[in-house]
Amino acid sequence: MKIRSAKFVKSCVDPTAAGEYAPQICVAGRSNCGKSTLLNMLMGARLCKTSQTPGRTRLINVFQVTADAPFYLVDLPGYGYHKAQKSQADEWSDRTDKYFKCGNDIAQVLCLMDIRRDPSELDKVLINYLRDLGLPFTVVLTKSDKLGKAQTGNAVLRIAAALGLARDNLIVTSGMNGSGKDALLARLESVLTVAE
Ligand SMILES: Nc1nc2c(ncn2[C@@H]2O[C@H](COP(=O)(O)OP(=O)(O)OP(=O)(O)O)[C@@H](O)[C@H]2O)c(=O)[nH]1
Ligand SMILES: [Mg+2]
Repeated sequence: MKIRSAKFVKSCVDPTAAGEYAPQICVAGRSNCGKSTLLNMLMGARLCKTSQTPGRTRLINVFQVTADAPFYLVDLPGYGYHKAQKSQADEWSDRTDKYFKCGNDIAQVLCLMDIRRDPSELDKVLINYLRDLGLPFTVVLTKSDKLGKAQTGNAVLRIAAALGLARDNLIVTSGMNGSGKDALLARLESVLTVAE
């Protein structure tokens, strides 16, 4: 599948405000793991703001994608950064939990994780949460340009084992050099076609 064009639609504070857009492919992951960068790589345009400061994306940002199978990409706020009085998991769930439960037509959740790090407790919370809700997901490992080939292979196996997932549930990508883009688009095409 090729993405022909993409454009920003809107930023939502209220997760229920995204309901009219269908189907949606959303990206979730801890702050700074590369969500916005990956979306820009997929869309072939710098539509998402990226930043070295974690917690940059605070709203739910919706992008309309024109492709053989048209869909919407949704950039969710990152978790694991805001540490007020509440627990981190509670902080994340405030907006995102509502997003997942309010009836949005979600064809796939892309769970992004930095390939250099072991999955955090919150990464595991997310995976179990999606399993419980029965939402389809794929783990997308980011920043693979930071590792060599052998290190990449080891990291994929380690992360898959830590999450209790089969190797083919993980896709290795880099928003910097574009690797993994074709594999990810092929995955999206298959889930969008099944969803029709
Ligand atoms: N080397 C490398 N750096 C990356 C890659 N993806 C993201 N980064 C860097 O990681 C930092 C965070 O990237 P973002 O895309 O803003 O991360 P995010 O997950 O959207 O962060 P929040 O919106 O804060 O949750 C930036 O400095 C990016 O340049 C990648 O594939 N390779
Ligand atoms: Mg972001």
